[in-house]
Amino acid sequence: MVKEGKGDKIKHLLASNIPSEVTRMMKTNRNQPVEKSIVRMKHIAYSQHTVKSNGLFTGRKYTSILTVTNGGEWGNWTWIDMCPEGSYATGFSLKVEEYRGASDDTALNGIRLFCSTAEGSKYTVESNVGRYGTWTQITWCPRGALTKFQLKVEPSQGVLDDTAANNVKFYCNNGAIIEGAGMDFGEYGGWSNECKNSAICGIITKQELYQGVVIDDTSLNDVQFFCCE
Ligand SMILES: [Ca+2]
Ligand SMILES: [Ca+2]
Repeated sequence: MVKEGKGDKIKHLLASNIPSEVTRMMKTNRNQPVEKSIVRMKHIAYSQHTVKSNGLFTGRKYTSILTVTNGGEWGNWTWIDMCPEGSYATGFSLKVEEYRGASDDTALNGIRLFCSTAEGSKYTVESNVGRYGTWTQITWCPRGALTKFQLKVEPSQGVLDDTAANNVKFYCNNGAIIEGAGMDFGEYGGWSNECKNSAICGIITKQELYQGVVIDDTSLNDVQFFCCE
C-alpha cells in the first residue's frame, strides 16, 4: 500500500471544486437520488453542515504568515483561529456595516474563512469580529484554495469619520481573483506574500474595540493569514 505523502491532502483539495464536493457529500452523507436533493443540498451544504472551529485548532502547524503593509493604525491583534487539520480556506464572507451617512461608519467588521477538506467537510474560522454590520454572501474560489490577499483600507481621516479596512481580495491557486462584498472607502494596497506549496488555513484580525457612543469607531483594521502544507 502506498503511504500518503505530506502534500497529498492539499493536492487532492486543490484538484477538487465546489460542485464536485457537494456531489460527494450527497453521495456519502445522504441516501437520496442526486437529482432530487441537489438543489436543497446546495442551500444547506454550507450552513447546517458547516461547523464552527473557533479556538479549537490553534495548535495546527503553519509554515508561513501572510501580511500586508497598508493595514489600519488602530486597535490590537486579537486571537488566532485555524482550520482543522487537512482543511484549507476555499471561500470567505465579510461582516460589513452599510453606509450610515452622517453617522459613525466602520465598514469592514469581520472576515470569516470557509475551510474545506478533500472529503467535503466544512468549517468556519473568524478570529475577532466587530459588533456592527451583517455577514455578506460567501465568495468561493472556482477551484482550489486561497493563497494570497490584498486589503482595501481608508487612510486616516483625522478629525473626520474613519473606517480603516473596507474590503478584501483573495487569489485562488487556480489563478482566479475573488473580491468580497465590502465597502468602497480607501484603496487596495499591494498583494501579500503567497502560500508556497500550501494554502491559507488560519486567520488573526487586528480590531479596534468598541469606543463608545461619541467616539469614532473603525472596527477591523488589519488581518494576517496563515499558510499550512
Ligand atoms: Ca477620525
Ligand atoms: Ca468611524
